[in-house]
Amino acid sequence: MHLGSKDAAVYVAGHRGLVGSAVVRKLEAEGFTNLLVRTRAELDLRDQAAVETFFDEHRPAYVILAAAKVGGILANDTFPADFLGDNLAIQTNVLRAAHRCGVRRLVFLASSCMYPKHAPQPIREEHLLTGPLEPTNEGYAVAKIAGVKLCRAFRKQYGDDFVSLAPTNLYGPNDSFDPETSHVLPALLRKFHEARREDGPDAPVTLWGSGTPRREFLFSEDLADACLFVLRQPEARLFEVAPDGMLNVGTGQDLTIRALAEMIRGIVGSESPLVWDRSKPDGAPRKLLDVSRMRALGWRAKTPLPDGLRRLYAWYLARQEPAGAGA
Ligand code: GFB
Repeated sequence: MHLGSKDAAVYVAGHRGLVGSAVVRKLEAEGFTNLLVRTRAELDLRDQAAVETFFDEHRPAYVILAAAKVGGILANDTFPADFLGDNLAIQTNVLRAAHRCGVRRLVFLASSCMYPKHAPQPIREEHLLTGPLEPTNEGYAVAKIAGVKLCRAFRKQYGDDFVSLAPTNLYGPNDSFDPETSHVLPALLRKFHEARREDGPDAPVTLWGSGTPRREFLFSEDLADACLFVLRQPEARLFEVAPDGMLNVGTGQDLTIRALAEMIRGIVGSESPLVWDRSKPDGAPRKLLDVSRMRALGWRAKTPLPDGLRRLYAWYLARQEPAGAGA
């Protein structure tokens, strides 16, 4: 059943992360007063008994499952057991507990990486499981596919109102900026910023792969808006548009990694030449999502990439030590 009253108990799993923090900001801005959040130290979602106890005690009416083990292409390729194992445990525990305590609607955050490496572009929800996955993130992808399938199984077997959103590549505040394990957009923002600050405006910046893959980028606040939009949809309308309970969320536009790097370089005010380290993987050649279903419901992304990049860079700068402060 769709979200109505502002005092409904809404549990945001993963509230400190890129998606979860945007969802909490959005819910608070819209006047929701009964938000449930727990840090990983307070509630390890991989611990089934702890999750069951939490749900039994607090009985949330709505759940946004944005907690996951996440990372960029290198992290996924290096730690597949963590990406597959942790995410299977987290989502299975939360979905089972949500069913047990009669959650009215659960929104599960899947990912565009679960689609086949060479899926037709733009990728429709029906393309799931129609071809081999991109090897670098197969662990994460299989976990997310299992989560989507488990949501669908709970609906089929018990009629649970569990919906899956498949967002494209995301960016925004509270993302990881770790140069090795983060996603491409925050990694490039940090690389151009640090090269300019530490080595001068024309110091070269090394990027991974060939720069030819294409990616679509959605600002995290737009995804948070989509989550709330979906929470508010009448059940009949939601499952009329998405019979399989799955909805892609994206902007409908993509660009090459090279074009992204040049856009970020301009926003940072850098003149760094680009150096491409082809020993690093390119990953999927393209992951543009078909967003017809969300559009049919009346939702569109609002934040153009240059605007989102400028907002993210301002957020990043506000959290940097002044140059030389560590001296
Ligand atoms: O965002 P990203 O790490 O992951 O990489 P995916 C996107 C593209 O950016 C790849 C290139 O072609 C990288 O080679 N790239 C260039 C870089 N320079 C860099 C850099 O400094 N750092 C990074 N990280 N990439 C992820 C999945 O795939 O998509 C996750 O691994 C998740 O599981 C996420 O699904 C949405 O976009 O290739």
